[in-house]
Amino acid sequence: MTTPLHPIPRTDLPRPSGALPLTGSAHVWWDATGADAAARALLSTPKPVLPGLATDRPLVMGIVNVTPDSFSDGGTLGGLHDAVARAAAMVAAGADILDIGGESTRPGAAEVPVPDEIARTAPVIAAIRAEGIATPISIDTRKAGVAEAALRAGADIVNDVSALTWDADLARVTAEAGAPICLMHAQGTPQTMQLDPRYDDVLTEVYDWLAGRIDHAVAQGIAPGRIISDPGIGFGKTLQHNLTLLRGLARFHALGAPILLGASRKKFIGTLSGVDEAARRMPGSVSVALWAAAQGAQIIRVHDVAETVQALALWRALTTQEQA
Ligand code: 7PM
Repeated sequence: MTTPLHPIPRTDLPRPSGALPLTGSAHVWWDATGADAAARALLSTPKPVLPGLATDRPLVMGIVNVTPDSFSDGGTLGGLHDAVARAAAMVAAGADILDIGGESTRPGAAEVPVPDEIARTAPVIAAIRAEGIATPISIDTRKAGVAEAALRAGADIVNDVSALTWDADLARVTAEAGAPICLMHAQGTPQTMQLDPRYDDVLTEVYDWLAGRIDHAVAQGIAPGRIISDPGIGFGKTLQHNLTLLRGLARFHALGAPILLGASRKKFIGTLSGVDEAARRMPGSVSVALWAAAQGAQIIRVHDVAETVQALALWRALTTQEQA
């Protein structure tokens, strides 16, 4: 494949005359001097995720785990109540999207049968809607049956960490619902991915793989404007692979899709900061969220919504060019 366009994302002010917004951002710009019309259109046009969601600032996606190993299981009555309470708290804290997941994709994790995963997730989504919460919901699943039940219960977006490589039927379910889908890169399966991840050129390989998965999704009837891309931090990546992907994150804008980044509380944050306990990795996670924002990522997937929203409020003020 050809070398993709790699805009240099900038937030410094004042902006030069050749500055264009990076994919519609009010905060991140790139110098389009010398770029042709096609490159300008690809890299400057807003990339909407859903009608009603902003395109000029990063969106915060709050993680609502409903796995038994998280502190609540959506499949029990207490767990259902707890999950809805956590979702409501995230919305109050400023979450733009809620990501509901009933299958742990932890390295080495066991597979969850479809009926169990549906029993954990669909009732939580229905209960969130019954509470009158209208915030867009994504369903974090690799499985068509789980996605179908979630979309019927009120979910809006499919978040597939396998990028349509796990369940051949998920593309049909997504296309028929007209739902946006996030295609995430992973090397290997959750069982094996962290054993010995290798790349010759991680940025190019992840980029080309995602380009291929976008082509596949479109061939399966999913509209190009409904696809979100994600480099899959921690999914078959070493510390150095994760850092290379984060440094070069803006390159993924050339895929023409909004970028979702999930780094919250992941292992590499603990490795670099010397913090073993995942629940204590909030400050490092917020730091990476600000980095992703400055690369023009459209969606940032986090556990700590209030902290991330507060940090982004300051980042947004500092990167806004005041009108004369
Ligand atoms: C255990 C280990 C449990 C890892 C959960 C995880 C992403 C995702 C996850 C991501 C998108 C986590 C992961 N990560 N979906 N789902 N992107 N799109 O740390 O990076 O949350 S699960």
